[in-house]
Amino acid sequence: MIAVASSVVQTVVFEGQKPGTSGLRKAVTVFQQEHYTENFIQAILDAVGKDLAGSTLVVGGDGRFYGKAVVSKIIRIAAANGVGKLLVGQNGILSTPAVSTIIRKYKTLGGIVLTASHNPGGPNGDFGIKYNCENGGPAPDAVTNKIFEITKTIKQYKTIPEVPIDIDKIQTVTLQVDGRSFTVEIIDSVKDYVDLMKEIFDFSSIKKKLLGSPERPAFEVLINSMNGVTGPYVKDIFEKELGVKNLNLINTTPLEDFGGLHPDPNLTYAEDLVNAVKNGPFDFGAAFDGDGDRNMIIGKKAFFVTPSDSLAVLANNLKVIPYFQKTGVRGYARSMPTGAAVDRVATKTGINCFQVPTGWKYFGNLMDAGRLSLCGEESFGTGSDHIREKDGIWAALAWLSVVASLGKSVEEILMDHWRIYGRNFFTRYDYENCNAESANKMIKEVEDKIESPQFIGRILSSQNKEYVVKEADNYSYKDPVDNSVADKQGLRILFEDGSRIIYRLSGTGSSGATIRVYIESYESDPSTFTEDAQKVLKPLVEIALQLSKLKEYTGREAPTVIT
Ligand code: VG1
Ligand code: CO
Repeated sequence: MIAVASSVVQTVVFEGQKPGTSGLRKAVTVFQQEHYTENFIQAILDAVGKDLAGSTLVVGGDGRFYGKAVVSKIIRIAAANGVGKLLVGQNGILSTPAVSTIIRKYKTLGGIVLTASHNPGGPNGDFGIKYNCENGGPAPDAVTNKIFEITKTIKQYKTIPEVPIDIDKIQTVTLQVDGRSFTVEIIDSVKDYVDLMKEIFDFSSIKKKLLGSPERPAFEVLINSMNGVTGPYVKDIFEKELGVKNLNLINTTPLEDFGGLHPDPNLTYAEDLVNAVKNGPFDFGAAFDGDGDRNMIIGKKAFFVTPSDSLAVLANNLKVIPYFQKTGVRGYARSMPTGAAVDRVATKTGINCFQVPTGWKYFGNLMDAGRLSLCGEESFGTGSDHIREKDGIWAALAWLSVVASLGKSVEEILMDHWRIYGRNFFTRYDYENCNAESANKMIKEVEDKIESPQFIGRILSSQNKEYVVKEADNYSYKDPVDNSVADKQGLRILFEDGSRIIYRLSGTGSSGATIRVYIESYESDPSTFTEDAQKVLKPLVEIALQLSKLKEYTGREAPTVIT
């Protein structure tokens, strides 16, 4: 057995190591600075503190550029800090939902996820590091704030000399570090996750639906992994288990730069999938983001399911999934900007529905307390309490379960849903990479306006449509489980008829500021259901742009992305 001694390295403080909505995300070149990554890893371990000695941590990421180098840094720093064992995904690969699965299954202290999720990768792209706690979920604000505080004064980190451990090979390596034993176990990246999916879903009924029978045509799916981490998971689940032809599984080799793609599953960045389904024989299409926690679902001829509607439809049909037949449905939740379609399902079924700030970390406490089964975000995130991360492949399997059980097309399912509940039209405008100062000024402009007492009751109008302001605030959330408060989570303007305008600055960008404007309106008249959302929402969009003077502040005529 190799024996090594740890040593202490003097370092300097780096500004701005503040985790955002989902971990620390910066350009690769920022992480490549000497000591930068080491500082942040040491800060994570210091924040975990006394529980570290002899503990087990999970390590893996979405396979993006610089990931393997960081795995090796984590191995050395964890060894020197008294960690007992690391479970490392083979090749450094673990999807975000797989990390959550493994933390929970093996009851580890936590895990470190190496991903910038949907941000582009490669030497000129982004990198990211996120800490997940023992419940398998992203660290809550209390922990990330502590990590940030430590990075502001860090003077040194501990490490060991480089020990060659081949992380491409399944193996277990034990070292003696300062006389203690330290183990690195390289594990299969997909097995635990696939096993969990097989427990949750009825694979045989999904398979029957996909393959068809002499009486029923096959249900053709097209799955696109966008060269992100889900490739190996998709191959195991869809090809091996469910019998889908390899040809229908696209971009399934994880690439360090995602093949130049922006691995964000939406109508803009997953255009390939949309066009293929629009012009092809497919009944169903799904795409996932770089780290596998986001999903986009489309039906035949690329009928688009908004994430807010997806959440509502799944809520309405959860009982077709064996997992929920066992656990029951304890509650629903959505992030604040997410369309309120799920709220209507909750009201009708008498099940609680929670609203939390943007970011999956806010769902964890409710799930741990047994109060939440299904939740989602408008940003193509859907998931349940089977783990503590959103889960792209889970969402696709959940949809296929619903489709198999109802025997209807995706479009028919949506039309039926709207006939019962009405339709919440929803859109989000993103203005990426704006000047940060101008973006802040714009937010201030809106905040000043909505804070004025005369704002409530005001009528805002555009294109002959009038909206009366019912409530307006900077959203603040008090966690019902631990009473922690997260304030300044986005500016909300709520209108009498249930329509909403919301403004937020992104917490996942790596440079400049990204402004997000969320628009929602509700229609109960069936003649509107087939209308184009952009057309229906146009008056509210106009109001949102005028009120904020967005064009003046940012100089942008049009958003970077509309979802
Ligand atoms: C965005 C989304 C948010 C999501 C977060 C992480 O955050 O809006 O809903 O939870 O990304 O998703 P922001 O702060 O940029 O709006 V992922 O797939 O990066 O883990
Ligand atoms: Co992601």
